Amino acid sequence: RHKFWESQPVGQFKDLGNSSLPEGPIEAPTPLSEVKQEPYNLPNMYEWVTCDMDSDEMCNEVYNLLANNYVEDDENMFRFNYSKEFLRWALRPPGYFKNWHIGVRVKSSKKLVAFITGVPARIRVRDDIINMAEVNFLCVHKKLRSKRLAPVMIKEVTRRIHLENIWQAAYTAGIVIPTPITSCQYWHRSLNPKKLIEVGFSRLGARMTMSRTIKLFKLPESTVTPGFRQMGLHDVPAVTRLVRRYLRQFVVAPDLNEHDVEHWLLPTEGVVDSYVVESPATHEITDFCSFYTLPSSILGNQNHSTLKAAYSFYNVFTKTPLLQLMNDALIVAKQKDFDVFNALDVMHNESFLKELKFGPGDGSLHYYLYNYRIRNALKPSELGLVLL
Ligand code: YNC
Ligand code: MG
Repeated sequence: RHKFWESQPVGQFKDLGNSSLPEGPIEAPTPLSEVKQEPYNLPNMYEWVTCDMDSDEMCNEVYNLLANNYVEDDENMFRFNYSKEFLRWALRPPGYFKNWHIGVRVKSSKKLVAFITGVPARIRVRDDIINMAEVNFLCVHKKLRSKRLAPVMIKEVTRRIHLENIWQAAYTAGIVIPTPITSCQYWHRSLNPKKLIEVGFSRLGARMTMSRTIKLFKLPESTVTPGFRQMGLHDVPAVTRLVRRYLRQFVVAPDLNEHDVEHWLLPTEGVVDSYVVESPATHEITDFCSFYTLPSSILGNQNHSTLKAAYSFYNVFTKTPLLQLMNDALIVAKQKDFDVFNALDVMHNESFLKELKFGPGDGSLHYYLYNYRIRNALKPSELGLVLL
């Protein structure tokens, strides 16, 4: 039933619940000299291209492919619309490899029709820190679907990752394939309920009027936590210590150093927003919250073309109650004119979702590891990893 995935070193459905299989790598690394040196074959009309995201032209081509062909909701009402700046940020973290940004073009017209990417990441699984790739942005043009191009894309990115002596990967997908390490749910907190209802993202609740709904989701004009402010470059060492300590409690989490924190968590206009709580008394950084910007195109609405969504990223609380910290995150997201604030039920998020008036979304987000077996599925709350 999964011709491709059954051939890959991933947890297999038939092994679910087989506690005699050990946790850890499924296959040992092969000597680099034995890794295939040439790219996989594509159907004859197509050619591989390495996508140089420094080039505005290339960045535009990737942006357009994804804006027209990437992930949609089940009802095809919305499609992710990652911005160019976001793609540059997502694809160029410390130590990234340009040749892990892989495109497929039509030879004759040079049109970009498929894409897949990897970026390097150190990910801890229980007590082991593993050099992995995070694989994302797999996309095949709508007109080329169901032709088994995706397995070739995946094998090619795997080959290029192996050439860097990396043998594990982490990825997420909306579909179930062999075998999720955990399955999470998105929750949505309305910031602009009128627009969300107009575009069909949410519906007026039973016995609710528009004005009661607007009142229900109303937020204070300004944040309430003393010392809550935007993160700056000088906060990188303190935020790194705080985030590293915090992420230790989860079974799977990234191992972030100061360079990673500077890249992933320092605010970047229109891409990622981060806030710290600096104790007014001691000037210590005690808490942290962050969210990234990922708009969706609204397909076929006369009045609105984009939904401005914030996605909860990494949040750390030591002194401020998480509920209050996230309420402040909602307040700044509202100030920045986001329509909705989304969060997965990972880490401690369950503890604030209902109380802060998030509602459950439909569909799940499944997390996967390549060439690494986890004996039993994790609870979402045991996961400390957010992929873009
Ligand atoms: C998917 N999302 O099961 P079987 S998420 C993984 N992730 O294989 P075809 C996927 N595998 O079941 P199509 C997948 N979607 O027969 C499909 N598959 O074993 C598998 N959508 O290939 C599928 N982006 O080419 C099946 O399918 C085989 O033409 C079928 O192309 C699929 O980025 C796709 O949702 C997703 O653009 C490209 O539908 C296309 O349908 C599309 O006939 C809209 O493929 C956009 C979309 C996916 C977003 C993402 C994470 C991708 C992870 C890939 C796996 C990485 C593994 C680790 C590699 C490195 C290892 C090291 C070291
Ligand atoms: Mg295909």
